[in-house]
Parts: sequence; C-alpha cells; structure tokens
Amino acid sequence: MNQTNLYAALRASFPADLDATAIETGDGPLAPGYYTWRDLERGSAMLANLLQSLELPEGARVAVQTEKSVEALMLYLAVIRAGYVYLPLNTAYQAAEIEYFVGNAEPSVVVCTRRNFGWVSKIAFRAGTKNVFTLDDDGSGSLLDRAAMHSDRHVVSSRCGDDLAAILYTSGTTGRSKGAMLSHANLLSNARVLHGYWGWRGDDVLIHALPIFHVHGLFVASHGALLAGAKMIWFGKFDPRAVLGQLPRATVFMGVPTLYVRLLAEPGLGHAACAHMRLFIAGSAPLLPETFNAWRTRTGHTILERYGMSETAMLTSNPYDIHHSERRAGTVGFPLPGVGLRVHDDQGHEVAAGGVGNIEVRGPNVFAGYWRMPEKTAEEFTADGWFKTGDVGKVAVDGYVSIVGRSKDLIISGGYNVYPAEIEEHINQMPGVAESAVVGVPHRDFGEAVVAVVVRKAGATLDGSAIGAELKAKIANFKVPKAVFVVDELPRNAMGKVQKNLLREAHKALFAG
Ligand code: MLC
Ligand code: AMP
Repeated sequence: MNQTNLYAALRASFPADLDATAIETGDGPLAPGYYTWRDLERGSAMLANLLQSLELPEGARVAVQTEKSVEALMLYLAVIRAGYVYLPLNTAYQAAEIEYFVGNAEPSVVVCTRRNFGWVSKIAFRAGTKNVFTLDDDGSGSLLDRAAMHSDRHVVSSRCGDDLAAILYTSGTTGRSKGAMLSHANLLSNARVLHGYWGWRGDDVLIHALPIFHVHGLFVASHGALLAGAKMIWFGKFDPRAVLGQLPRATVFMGVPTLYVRLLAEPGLGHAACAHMRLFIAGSAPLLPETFNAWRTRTGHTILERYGMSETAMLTSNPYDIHHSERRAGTVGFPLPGVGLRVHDDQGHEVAAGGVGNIEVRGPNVFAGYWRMPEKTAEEFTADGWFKTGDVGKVAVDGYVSIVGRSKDLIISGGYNVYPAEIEEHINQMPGVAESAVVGVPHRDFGEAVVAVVVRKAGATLDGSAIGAELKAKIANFKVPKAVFVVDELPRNAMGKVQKNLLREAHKALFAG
C-alpha cells in the first residue's frame, strides 16, 4: 500500500516553476484572479499551521460548508497535509441537515460562510465543537485572518496509507446519511490510476466548474489537475456561456450530464470552440445516448463516460485511446486498473456475461467503512469482502460495463443524490399526511426530478404547493420535489408494498420535454 501523505504526493507533482499559474478564477468576486503553485503551497501551509495550533485530537474532523473558492481548496489541502479529516458539506444544506452531520461526525473545527455563522456556530457549539471559523468566497472571514498569523512553512504530517483523509456523507436508505470514510491510500491510488488512464499532462488546462463538496469536483477533478501539475480555470458556479468562452484555452472538461445538456443549448458550441480540447469526461449520473451523440455531432468530440461513487471514488472508465477501443454510449467502460468488478444475483451467484445483476467491487480505492456504523458497513460488504454498490448492471462479453438501474432507492438529480426515504420522512410528519411516496421521473435538464405523491388522512385537506413550500424551508433546495400530488391512496402490490414503478410511469412525461 502507498505510504505517502496525499498532499505530499500532490505537492511532489507541482511543476518546478512554482511561480507559474496553478489556478485562474473565471468568475466570483476576485475574478480574474491568478494563484501560483507557490500560493497553494504557502496558503495551505499557513492554514495547516493554524489547525495544528489548535491542538486538535488525532483524526480530528474539519467540517466545511463554504462557497467554492481557491481558498476553500487550500483549506482542503491544509486539512490533508496537517493529517486531519476533511468533511465537505453541500452549501444547500439547511439547519436540520447540518445538525445531523455535525452531531454524527463531531468535528473539532467547523468552517462556514459569514452569512451562516449565527446558526451554524450555534449548532456546532451545541455539539461540542470548539472552533468555528468563517470563510467567504472573496477570502474574507476569520479563517484567513487567523491563518495570516502563522508561518507559511509547514512539515507535512506523517499520516498516510490507511489513515483517514476524508468523510463524505452519502446514501441513507433509512433516510439517514452515512459517512463514507476514505483514506489517504484510497484517494491517492485512485488519483494515480486516473492520471495514467486519462493521459493527464503538465500542459493540460482543466475547466473546473463543479462544486468541491463531492467526489467529482473535489477528488476526480482537483486531484487530476494537481497530480499532473496542470493549470485549472476555476468557476465558483457553472455558467454554460462562461465555460464556453474558456474552452478555446482549455484541454480537459469534466461534468455531470446536466452540464453537457446545458452546454448543448448554447448556440456557440461547435467544432471551433472545442478545437483545442483533448478530453470531455462525464459521470455521477447516466449520460443519455442522445446527449452523447449530440455532443459528438456538434463538437467532433466523443465524451468519455466513467462511473464511481463516494464510497469508492472512480471504478470504471471508457477508454482514453479511441484508436484502440471505442467510447461506447450508454456504457461506463471497463473496470479501472486494480479495480475488481463483478455482477452477482440476489443469491450471491455470479451472473454470466451480458446478464443483469448487482454490481460488486473491490480494490485499493474502496473505502474503509461508514463512520461509526459498523453494522451498516457489514451489511454493505459480501462475506468475501466485495462492496455492494447498490447499482444494477451488466458486463458485456467484450468487457464494457453498463449501469441499467439501482437496487438502492435513490434519485440522482443534476448529479446530486436524493434519498426518497429522507423526503418521505419529512412529509409524513406534516399534519394531515397519512403517508407518501417519493420517486424520480425523467427530467430534460436534471436527468431525474423528484416527485412526491402524498396520501391525505381521512377528512384532512392538503395542498401540494404548501407541502413543497414547507419542505423548501427545511431541506436542501435540490431535494425539494418539483411536483407534489395529493391522492387518496398509493398503488400497492399483493404483498402491500408501494408500487413506485407505477408512480414513475404515471408521471414520466411531467418534465421529459
Ligand atoms: C439546482 N437545482 C436543482 C439542482 N441544482 N434541482 C434539482 N437537482 C439539482 N441538481 C434547483 C435549485 O433547487 C433551485 O431551485 C434552482 O435549481 C436554481 O439553483 P442553482 O443553485 O442556481 O442551480 P444551478 O447553479 O443551475 O445548479 C445546477 C447544477 C448543479 C447542475 C450546476 O446542480 C450542480 O453543480 N450539479 C453537480 C453536482 C455534482 O457535482 N455531483 C457530483 C456528485 S459525486 P429553486 O426552486 O430553489 O429556485 C458522485 C460520484 C461520481 O456522484 O461518480 O462522480
Ligand atoms: P454518490 O453517492 O454521490 O457517490 O453517487 C454514486 C452513484 O452515482 C453511483 O452509485 C451510481 O448510481 C451513480 N453514478 C455515478 N456515475 C454514473 C454513471 N456514469 N452512470 C450511471 N450512474 C452513475
């Protein structure tokens, strides 16, 4: 196993000229801003020294809910180099969600925006967190003020290998998220494999337009560029026109399918705009063959689709070298080097090539387990040590893997995961509600959209839009159903189980466009 601290490995790949630009900001209050490799090294060193001055316990968690900024990336690097555990949180999460994560992870440090300091610090202090700092996307806030008092030299921690580097909250078949524990070795092995597989080069320029609180933007994109010593053009928010404007200067772009759908809606997208590009990568949700084909026709480039998850980082990828084998629409390519992937039926028997079953994986990238949930961890691994992804798929005779569905009740909307059980729990607590079912239906922009079907109690009056408004006040906006239907009963099978497939069918045309 690799015994290098993840930051040390990234740092070793920085170019010799530390004064070259590492990141150029494409939007935000400080744009255009230019950060050199030396800035990343010095900034993360000062932040690491600040964290170490707090005398945190070994393995302390640092929870971060801030807008995207280069300083926020430096904070991530600082946590890793100081040997603590990074816990990124979606900026859309509201009080109840943050309360759960902070209560569960018990972070020693919480970093939030200045706007949210009041309610976030209250939650954090109540949970026993002693240090709450602020960081805004213009760099203002107590975090950098305090870091400025520390040295810009820092000796990287010896934590590495199986030591925890990050906890990413995910899943929740019972409505509660689980913290996937990722080690330095998990992340570094995956970054190195992708470096080789996708042919990363020092002269690449990556357009980074994804959030940095999930695997895709934080690990796949950022690690890819940093490990190559390649420059990034950094967008705090995805704006298709602004990204299009930068394509002629870039070589690599990564996005969830929604980003490609939105770019395709730009009249300026064409062969000329993409002439300098080397690679377009998509993942986090299924890329529709129509998007894949439209992209090829409009730009002359074939999107490389890959597949991964929070618990494992990247698992499979379509090939890089298209002269060797094709990038096939509707597939996620081949298992990455070092990744084992098999398809088993519900009884645990291997399914023959081409047959559909549960996808199970293993490899140096597979996480150590769920934070403080040994039973859940045990449930998600087979007796012989393979991780059950919850994805349903097949491996063709020639090795291409396809994801055809999910055994987990999960909706992926615009690349964000929404767990129906969590939304149903909120709705079921509302007065007048007997029960509810939340399903995903096709959406022209987000791939899938959240729809709720709510059963009223006898004699109660319910208003779908009021239910939506109440949810909006409680949970992250992307989880709020795009439509709420009030009905007298839910369809059930002979066993009494709600037939969500019938609900999906009934509402499939709502947002399909
Ligand atoms: C925003 N909205 C969404 C949404 N994003 N609704 C459903 N699903 C989404 N994903 C809604 C908001 O609720 C809001 O509604 C309105 O859209 C405008 O919000 P916004 O924040 O201004 O939206 P926008 O900037 O347009 O965001 C869209 C997006 C974003 C596609 C750019 O969702 C995004 O960055 N997605 C990427 C997610 C990602 O990185 N996933 C990787 C996970 S890692 P209202 O009504 O409140 O106004 C992973 C593993 C792997 O899965 O394999 O990579
Ligand atoms: P997350 O929990 O956010 O890590 O989401 C991981 C899930 O996203 C996987 O288990 C898959 O269901 C889904 N996913 C990721 N990439 C793809 C892809 N290329 N095609 C289909 N589903 C994907």
